[in-house]
Amino acid sequence: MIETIDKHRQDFDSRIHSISTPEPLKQLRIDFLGKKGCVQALMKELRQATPDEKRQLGKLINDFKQHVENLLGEREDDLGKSTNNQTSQRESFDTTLPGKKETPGTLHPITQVMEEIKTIFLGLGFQVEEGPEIETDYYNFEALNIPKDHPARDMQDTFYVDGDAVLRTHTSPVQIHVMENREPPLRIIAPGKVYRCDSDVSHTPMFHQIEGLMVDENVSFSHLKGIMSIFLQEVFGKETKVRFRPSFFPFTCPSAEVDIQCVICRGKGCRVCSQTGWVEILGAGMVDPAVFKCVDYDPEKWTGFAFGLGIERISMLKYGINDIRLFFENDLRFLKQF
Ligand code: 2U9
Repeated sequence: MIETIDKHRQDFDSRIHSISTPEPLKQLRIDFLGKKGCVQALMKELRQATPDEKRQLGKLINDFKQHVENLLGEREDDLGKSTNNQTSQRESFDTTLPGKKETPGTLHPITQVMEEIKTIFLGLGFQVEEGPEIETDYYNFEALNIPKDHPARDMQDTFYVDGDAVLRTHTSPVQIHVMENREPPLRIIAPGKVYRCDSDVSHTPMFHQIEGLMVDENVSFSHLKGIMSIFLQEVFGKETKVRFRPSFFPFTCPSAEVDIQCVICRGKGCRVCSQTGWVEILGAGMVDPAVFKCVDYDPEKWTGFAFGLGIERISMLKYGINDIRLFFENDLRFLKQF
């Protein structure tokens, strides 16, 4: 067997030195390292050898295999390089070809609308405040006048994390934290992600809110109406009509739902506004004295208004989008339009 290995080595050496193109080199690799090549044949033969012979012959076969792999590798590199050189000399550079276009990313439409709304409120003297997305039952519900048996705590609506912890269902806990740590006067907005167990064309389990809070002496419902009207006319255009309808929220009293004239049909009546000419855009109200008591603000001295809006809803109306899920599918054909 030692002689056979020697014979194969001589054969391999003489063949590899006579090769000058890639094709015969491929064949040489198959002949020596392929499944039916001579290295495999030697291995098969080795099975019949005694343990002592196996040790000695095994080493020789491995050395031979290594030798074949090294020389084949070197030769393949050499021939590859010279083939590439020949090709690149043959190819000429076509200066008339269009260049590769850079496609820089853009901000997500939700981020864009969020930034636009923040800028409007910064201009009205509000400060931006942020807080955690996992909250305790107290900050998400109790301090906002939402008692234990309130439907807003329903398992259908709230993601319960562990024991007392919930994924915040609104950004209102941020305002509670701020009030606990600061004395009035306050003018703050709280933007961020909120979570509710809900999913259809107009609801996703995570969405974005901006809530706002103004507390001072003598703050009235007129201030609320003025600030909301200015804000909505900044976002939807100076001519936008705004109306306030009585409503109920546990944390505000009196409360209102705020509508704007339908941005699609401009009040004429269409599918988006269910032929009413109006679309609901946000909720608001005067902060309930029970909330002030929780944060040790004297409700006899301080009054305030609060509001809350969903960024996705505003964006859908602003851009005429009919399915909220489009915002989260990351389809570039959709995102590139903003
Ligand atoms: C504090 C006191 C009061 C925030 C408010 C609403 C009305 C409201 C909804 C709009 C669409 C939530 O995103 S939505 O589903 N919000 O209608 N939010 S008043 O009131 C507060 C907040 C904090 C301390």
